[in-house]
Amino acid sequence: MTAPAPTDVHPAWLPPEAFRAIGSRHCLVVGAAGLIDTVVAEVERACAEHGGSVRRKAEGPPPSLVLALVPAVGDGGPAELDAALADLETAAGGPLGAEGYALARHGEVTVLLADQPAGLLYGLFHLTRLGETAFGAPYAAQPYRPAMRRRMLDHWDNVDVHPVMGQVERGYAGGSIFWQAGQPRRDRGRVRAYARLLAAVGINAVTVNNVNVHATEARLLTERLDDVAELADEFRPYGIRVHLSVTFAAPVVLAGLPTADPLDDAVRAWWAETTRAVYARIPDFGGYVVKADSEGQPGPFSYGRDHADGANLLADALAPHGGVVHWRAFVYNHRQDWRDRTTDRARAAFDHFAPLDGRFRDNVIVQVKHGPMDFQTREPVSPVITAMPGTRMAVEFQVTQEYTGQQRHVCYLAPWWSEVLRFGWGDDGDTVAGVAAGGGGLVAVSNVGDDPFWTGHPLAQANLYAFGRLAWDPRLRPAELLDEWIELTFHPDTSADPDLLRRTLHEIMDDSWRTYERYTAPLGVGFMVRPGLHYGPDVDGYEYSRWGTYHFADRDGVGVDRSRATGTGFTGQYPRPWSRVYESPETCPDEVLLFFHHVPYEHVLHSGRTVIQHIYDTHFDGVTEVEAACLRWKSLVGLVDAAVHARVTERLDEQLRCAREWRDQINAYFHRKSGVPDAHGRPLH
Ligand code: GCV
Repeated sequence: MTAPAPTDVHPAWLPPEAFRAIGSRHCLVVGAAGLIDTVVAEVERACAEHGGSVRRKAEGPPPSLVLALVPAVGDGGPAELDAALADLETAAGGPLGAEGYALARHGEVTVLLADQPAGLLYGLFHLTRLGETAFGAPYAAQPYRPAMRRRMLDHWDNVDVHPVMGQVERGYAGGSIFWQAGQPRRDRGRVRAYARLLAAVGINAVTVNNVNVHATEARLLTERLDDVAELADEFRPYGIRVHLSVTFAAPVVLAGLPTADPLDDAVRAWWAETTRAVYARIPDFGGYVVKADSEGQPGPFSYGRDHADGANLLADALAPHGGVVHWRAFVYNHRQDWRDRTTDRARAAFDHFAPLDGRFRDNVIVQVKHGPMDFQTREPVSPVITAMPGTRMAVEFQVTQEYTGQQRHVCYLAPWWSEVLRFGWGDDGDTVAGVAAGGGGLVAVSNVGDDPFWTGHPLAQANLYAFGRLAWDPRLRPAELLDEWIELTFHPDTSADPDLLRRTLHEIMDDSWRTYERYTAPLGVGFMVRPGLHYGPDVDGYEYSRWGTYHFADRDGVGVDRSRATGTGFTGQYPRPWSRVYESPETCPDEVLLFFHHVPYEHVLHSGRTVIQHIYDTHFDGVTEVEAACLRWKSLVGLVDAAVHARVTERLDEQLRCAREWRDQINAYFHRKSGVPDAHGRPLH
């Protein structure tokens, strides 16, 4: 069943207009049960809006759109349905599977086929992307299946407002849509609308609380399980399973056991019984997410056990019910001494996890951040992703823009994610997308809150959209995804100047991640942000701190020596060719040079510029690009919704202020350190 759309929130990529092509047809839905009710309700809603009709029996006037579950098709359907079924047999190359679907057009009828209800739901949303194109010239059946089995969003939402991190840790879009000041929110329409948006981009799993599990949140597993069950009820009609972040110390903090040792019998029995109770209440519960021995969270190290022992404990409890545990590989020493040059945070996940390959149960998914540090604007791909062929790996992205402008800056991240997903490990190696597809899928931290535009910055909706679509099909091109998102969200054909609208949004967004990179920390060195807040420049903010995020700038040069020859040896965690490519400053790609090497300011990049001149040039260019974006956006007055225009204008003003601050601080800092003037004589302050 679909709930009425909430009126206090932007429709994002599902405005009524997106359903015009479907809703103006005579539709026949064949099949019953489960998600089919959602499909029927969606089609009914579209038809009520746009004048079409829906029926569930073959008898009646000829339909122009048929949505059919293949096993439910009997005799008596329209001839076009039989034709679509016949050509599906040749085109499908095997079953469509639990979530796949096929689209065909025969004569004047468009046919959507699926083996199972979820496929019909995903296919319906595909039709919104196609619009009238789906009803044009005939085409033979084309099958679609997701590349990743699990496509998941993690919410870092707290139930209680955390004194430092607030209601949503690293949230930049207001409060949580699930929780408010210790209680579940009662306005469930927002959650249902969110589920619908997520299903439309193919997301099928959501974690409803922060991986940093505090006292109240720990209780969601037991005495507050009803709160989780109520959220599961909202997500279920859209094919999304709910997962829960749990604390490894749960047996101690919730049940008063003397230990949480993963090899202790009483601890094992407690997890088994607790998990049984979870499934009794939420039969389609997805499983647990765990951040252990990381940034103060408890874990197996306290008991002299390793992370395979810890993860397998929970996996054994979940296995009888078909659940999985997402065990995060984000484990490092956050109490480092900056004087100690041997400890390298980038090495930590590999050092802890790679030796454990082969020891994890089948229902353990090791969830690894895509880079070795922490969602910086630019990092190399984490070597852990390819180091554990005997383990199911999920790759974690960050849709919430913690280090990429906090939804005050335009930063379309799909080009970055696409680069990571296509990254290959050498001639016979897999890609990042291939590892995730063969294992635990893709996970990302959501950027949504109770903001009227969902994401604070209205253009940040595109990141949520693109993440889901890339998890479904990592081959999709970022610019194509932006086309889809623009058509659905802004429906340019209804505006006074469709081409200007499309072109301007592309000009502002296509390269915005690289623009952001240009005016912030240079050449992959990372951080240089205000400690704690992670917004705005503070070049030495983390330089003498315990977090292990250093740049080592001095009067001669900058960067972290992670080579095997003279540095921390991190390059040795990569297989060939990357272990060689990254080892030498001569072969290391410019964009990650300072991640891997400490080089003199006069070092000449592959671009032909020196490092210092690159820093100056990119910082001037980055600001110029933001200035251009501000002007471009002005030209859209009257072409986009006034409230969206006003919000984006306000954000762009802040982006420009902040970009200038970055430019001036970074340029002044490196000028003062190096004494090298700008080749073009621009002011360096
Ligand atoms: C949820 C970074 C963030 C933390 C976050 C952590 C993680 O350190 O700053 O807020 O904690 O990553 O991914 O667990």
